[in-house]
Amino acid sequence: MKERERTFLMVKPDGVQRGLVGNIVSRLEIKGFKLVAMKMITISPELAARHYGEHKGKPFYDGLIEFITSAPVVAMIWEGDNVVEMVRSMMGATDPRNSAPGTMRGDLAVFMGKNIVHGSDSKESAEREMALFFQEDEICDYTLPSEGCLYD
Ligand code: IDP
Ligand code: MG
Repeated sequence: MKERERTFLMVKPDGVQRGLVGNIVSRLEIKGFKLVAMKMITISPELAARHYGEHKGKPFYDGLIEFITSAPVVAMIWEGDNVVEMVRSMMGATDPRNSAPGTMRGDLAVFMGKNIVHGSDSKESAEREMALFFQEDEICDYTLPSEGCLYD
């Protein structure tokens, strides 16, 4: 089976509480990406600090950590060619005021601090974030029957 790229995607507490998990999963499924890992967890302050380490010291950092640890999230790994870049484009800009209609944030969010999803911003971030949230044996290996219709 061909090795395809993987990315980490998380529905944040606001997305879970608003009942948007299914909508977000559905967008990625119908696009043609393959879901290979998924779990609901409440993020610990330690994990939050590691996940958002790049933002430490910024004015919004403390609020971000408080928010992301406040209630369960749904963490996922998605697979497909160019999935990192394409999921970022499907998420839309960080600030929903600038997220294009048709994107997750453009369609479903109105405020930067409650922008419903996190997605890895590079292949390096994807590797780091997948390892933070998942053990290797939690990532499933299976064939998507539609793959022949999706790729050459
Ligand atoms: P991203 O989620 O689009 O990758 P980042 O710049 O990595 O955006 O910021 C992480 C998260 O921190 C954002 O999704 C958003 O929820 C929050 N955030 C970023 N910048 C601000 C800000 O200026 N004010 C409040 N929250 C912010
Ligand atoms: Mg980011």
